[in-house]
Amino acid sequence: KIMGQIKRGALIVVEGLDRSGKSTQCKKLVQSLEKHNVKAKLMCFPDRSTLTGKLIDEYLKNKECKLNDHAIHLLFSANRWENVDNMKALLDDGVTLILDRYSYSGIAYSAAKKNMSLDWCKYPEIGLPKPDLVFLLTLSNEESLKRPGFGTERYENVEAQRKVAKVYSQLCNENDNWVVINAARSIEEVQKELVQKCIEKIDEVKMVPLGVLQ
Ligand code: ADP
Ligand code: 2DT
Ligand code: MG
Repeated sequence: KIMGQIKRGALIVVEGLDRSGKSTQCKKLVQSLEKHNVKAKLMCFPDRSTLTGKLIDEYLKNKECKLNDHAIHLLFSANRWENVDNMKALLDDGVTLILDRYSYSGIAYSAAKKNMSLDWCKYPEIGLPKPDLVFLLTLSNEESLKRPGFGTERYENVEAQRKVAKVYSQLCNENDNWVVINAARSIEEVQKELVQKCIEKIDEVKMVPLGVLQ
């Protein structure tokens, strides 16, 4: 505490294709940060526990579910908006949030579809808390195939993943707070790099106001 002002937590996002190791790294990251005496909390998007989350879960699991591409896009966004007050309160309280996917998944997975404009996909995200740091975990197709196989959810196929990867790299080039992480290493090696970069960022932004997505 400085002059009664609590240092805020950092908003840190982990993005990447299926099987790039996001969920594994996010869980470990919260534990690693706590060992460094940093208050940290894991949040996953979509958050399947809320009302919109239940609809999203059904859409992902059931390929017979014929929801319009724009409608499901807005539901994914609403699922983030539902969590905004909670996220802000935690950040204000000095808790660093580790997000397993965020707006960029929303944009990349929708814009990868036919007749979905990248700009249109970005609009519903405007005004959400802006991440201080985004890790993009990257893995070659070859490396990805060595990992336990795709599940049966929507988007879990090579063709969809290839298109999503293209949008991710475009988003990465447009933003300055993205860091590309070589995910084709051991879990421990990747984790070490993430922890180090998080610690630096947490210190860098602790007195800087949280931004909003534009
Ligand atoms: P994501 O959340 O990005 O889909 P996961 O963290 O669920 O990825 O990891 C996908 C699979 O790959 C899991 O079986 C996990 O144990 C394994 N895995 C994760 N990271 C690595 C790694 N660095 N090397 C080898 N296997 C990994
Ligand atoms: P996992 O729960 O395994 O990460 O898969 N998705 C996610 C979207 O299409 N839009 C979004 O806004 C978000 C957050 C990516 C979730 C699947 O949902 C997709 C894979
Ligand atoms: Mg995951």
